[in-house]
Formats: sequence, C-alpha cells, structure tokens
Amino acid sequence: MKLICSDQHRGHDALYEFNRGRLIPALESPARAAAILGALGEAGLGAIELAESFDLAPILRVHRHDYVAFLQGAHAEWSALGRGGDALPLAWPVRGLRDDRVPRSLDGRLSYYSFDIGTPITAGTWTAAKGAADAALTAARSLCSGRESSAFSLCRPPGHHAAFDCYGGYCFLNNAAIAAQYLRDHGSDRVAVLDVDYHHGNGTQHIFYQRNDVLFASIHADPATDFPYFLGYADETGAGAGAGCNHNFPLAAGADWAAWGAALDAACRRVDAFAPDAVIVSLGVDTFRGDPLSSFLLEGDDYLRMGARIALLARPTLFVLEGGYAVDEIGCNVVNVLRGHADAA
Ligand code: SP5
Ligand code: ZN
Repeated sequence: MKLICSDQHRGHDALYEFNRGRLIPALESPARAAAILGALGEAGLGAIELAESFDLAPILRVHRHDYVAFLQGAHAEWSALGRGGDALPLAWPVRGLRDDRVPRSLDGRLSYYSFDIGTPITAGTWTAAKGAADAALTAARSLCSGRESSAFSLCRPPGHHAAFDCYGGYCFLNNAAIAAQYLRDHGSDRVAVLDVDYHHGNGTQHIFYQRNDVLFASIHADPATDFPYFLGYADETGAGAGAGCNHNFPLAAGADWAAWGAALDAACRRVDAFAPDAVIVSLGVDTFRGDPLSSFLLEGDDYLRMGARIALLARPTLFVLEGGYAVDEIGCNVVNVLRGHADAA
C-alpha cells in the first residue's frame, strides 16, 4: 500500500475553537498527524513517502479561482491589519441576504467564503492545505499509473466539508474531491467517493451533486442533530445528470457496529452497482466511541471490519484522511482500517 504524507501540515496549528460557547484548544491539531505517522511506522504496511508538489491546476478543477486566491492571502491580509492570532469570520449570508457579491474588506470575505466559526485560518494554513491536496494527488497518481492498487494519504487539514467556494468544518481544500477529479482526468471513467467520517461530507456532495461520473455515498450522524446541520439527509439523491448518484445514510446517535456496519453494507452495494474504476474513501475515524465529537460507538476492532468490507469492493482504492480527534487512539484506528483492507484484499 502506497503511504503518503506531507510535512507542511504542522503550519496549520490553530489556537482555539469554539465549543459550547467557550474557547477550547483546537481539536484538529498537528498531534493527530504525528500519532498516525507513529502508528503507521510500526504497522509495517509500507514505507511512508513525502508528497510531491503539484501546480494549482488540479485544485482549480474543483474549487473556484477567487476562493483559492482568498485562501492563499487571507492570513497575510489579517496580519497586515495589525491583528494577531487566527483569522475568523463574523457573519454569514443566510436567507434573505445577498450572496452574489463578494465583499471588499477582509472581514467581509472571511464571512463570504466560510460557513462556520470553527475553522481558523493561521499563518501556515494555505501551505498546509496545499500540502494535504498534494498528498492526495500523489497517492491518486500512484493508483492511475497502475503500480498500486491501494493508497493512503495522511491529509491535514482535512477536506470533505470544503465545497466549490467555501470552507468550514476544519476543511479548506477538498482533498478527496481533488483526487477524484484527478482520477477522472487521468483515465478513470467513473469514480466513487465513500465517506465514512462521523460528519456528512457536505463539500464533496455539493461538488459532485449534478454529475453522474462521480458517485457519492456517505454514512454519518443525522444532520438534524449534528454538524454540518444543513446537508446530509437521505432524500438528497443527486440532481440533473447526477440524479441517483448521491446516497446518504444518516444514523441516529448511539450507532454501534451493528447499525454502522449495516449502513456500510448498503453504501457498498450502491458503490458496487455503480461499477467505479476507482474508490476514494474519505476516512474519518471520529465514529470512535471515545472521540470528543462522536455520538457513535465504534470500537478499535470495528475499524478492521470496516477495512475488510471495503476490500470486498475489489477496486483500486485511495484512503484520504478526514476527521478523528481522539489523539491517543487515532493512529491505531486508522491503521486498523488500512490493515483490515490489506489483509482482505
Ligand atoms: C473533518 C471533520 O471531522 N470536521 C468536523 C468539524 C466539526 N466542527 C463542529 C463541531 C460541533 C460540535 N459540537 C459539540 C458536540 C459535542 N458532542
Ligand atoms: Zn468528522
């Protein structure tokens, strides 16, 4: 299995996030990647290689040009205003407000391009996000060359909440979507994205919603109760040419392997029926029972079962890291998915 990481991720090191009205240390931290690297190093799944650098073209296949330009410069603009700390938005263009004009001021643009207050932009955010996209692209390239049948990219910051022109949910560039589009542009006719993160992958769904060449299937906490709140219901099945190519499996709080594994089975049957040339797994392990954001109850061994079920798809598979915030267990849980996959493949 090809294993790819980026050493740029440390530059994205937010001070705080809001939690229940208070500031707490940011959950999406460099320690997460360090823990996964440590576990991978002991797992014997393969050598860990550094991402190669791509130009912006594959990112601009998925994200709006002015959005990418904003991300590149936002923190420098923040600092130039004499402000310390991390850049955060203040307001959003919801119902009845205009979202067809990009405001001129930095504060206006932070609000325009974001959808939550939980995603700080730091001095190293752009470089880290670009490195994460490069990791996903490096892994994708190894699959489409045919030299590898499976790969893992250790992406941080994560990506599945980031849409065509907005960031949120700790995500800036949609690494899985960028990799999926790259595979489409390099010989794969159909790509499936299977999202197993605790949260709905609203960004990935949005990017591919009207397309029939990329299937999106997601298992996640019910948006009626959990972030991102405004997308991820079962009646979202795709639109236009993409009708029937989007499959959401929202689960109630308290889902254990019995409930979660049944949803994975149903999602995998949708992926099978699509007959994709490649599968991208948005791999969040925040479904873990000990995760600070999770109401699900998956145990360490369940991640072996997850990997084994995904291996039954018998397709070239790219695992892209998304969430998972129980730092002491995140390495073991990620390695278990990859090991379960490798042992069953
Ligand atoms: C990639 C990813 O996993 N992003 C998740 C972002 C979640 N941010 C908002 C979380 C709101 C949590 N509210 C507290 C619930 C504690 N049980
Ligand atoms: Zn998540």
